[in-house]
Amino acid sequence: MKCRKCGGTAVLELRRHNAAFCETDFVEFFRNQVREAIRRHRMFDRDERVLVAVSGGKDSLALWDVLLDEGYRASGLYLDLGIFDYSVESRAKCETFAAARHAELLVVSVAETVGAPVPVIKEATRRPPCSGCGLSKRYLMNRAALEHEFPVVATGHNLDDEAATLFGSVMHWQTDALPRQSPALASTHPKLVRRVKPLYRLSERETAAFAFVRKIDYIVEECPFAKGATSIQHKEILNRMEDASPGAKHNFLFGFLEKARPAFERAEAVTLNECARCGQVTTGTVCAFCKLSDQVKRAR
Ligand code: Q46
Ligand code: ZN
Repeated sequence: MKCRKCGGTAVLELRRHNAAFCETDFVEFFRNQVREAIRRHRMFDRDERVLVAVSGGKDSLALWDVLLDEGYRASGLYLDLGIFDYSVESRAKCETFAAARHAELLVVSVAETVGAPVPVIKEATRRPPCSGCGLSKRYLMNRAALEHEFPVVATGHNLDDEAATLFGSVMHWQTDALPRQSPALASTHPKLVRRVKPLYRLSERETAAFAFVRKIDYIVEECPFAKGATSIQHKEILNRMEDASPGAKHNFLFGFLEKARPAFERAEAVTLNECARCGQVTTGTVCAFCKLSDQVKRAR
């Protein structure tokens, strides 16, 4: 197998691109895909500070690595979910990475802001752990960005993540979720920062290979609550389709973004208010995060 760029020995074959690359040219291919994502969706400019939500996993650390090497002023945000050893180890990976790259890392604790860590929130609400966790993450990312004056938050969602989310939404025809599925979400309120996903053009296998080649030390274990999640089942289904027909995931996601998504965008925009309690954005009077922390406090 020969590298498409230099003709040297290839280390990785990318069937959906009908190409193979040596280590050096793969890294360049990877960075080019990130550059293309940023350019195409006008994610951020050179002079803007970017807050990268890092979990300690391969995707978010790979993203931070690329943005730093590209010369962006990218700081990390680690949300400490308080999920046993998983959180302890993943936080350590982020701290080590930040120290090695002399990059700023902000840490926000869910236990301190909500009143309890994710496993206790799960008990208090009697709902699946990912429900309180996901809500808290979205809220805290936005709040941290506003407090520290970042206009944009970047997350490490890759092609597999995005295709699996789309698959889940389509399976249940969640038409409300479809317009929000985008590599770049604009700010629709002064208190809502932009959210972007610069890795949406790269597969999970590609980010794993990039992290390996770049010697990024990341946490390999998944969150213990991820087991049995429907998103993982959806990824497995899509992987089987990809094996049978390389490019299937790419076509599914990109076809949606180009051809179908505009049809689901609602004509009338949702009205956003400021939460009466915390001042963050909500569609009601009190935001879901404030309601969640009330519920947690009552239960304790
Ligand atoms: S939502 Fe659920 Fe994740 Fe939170 S509880 Fe773990 S698996 S970390 S991406
Ligand atoms: Zn609130």
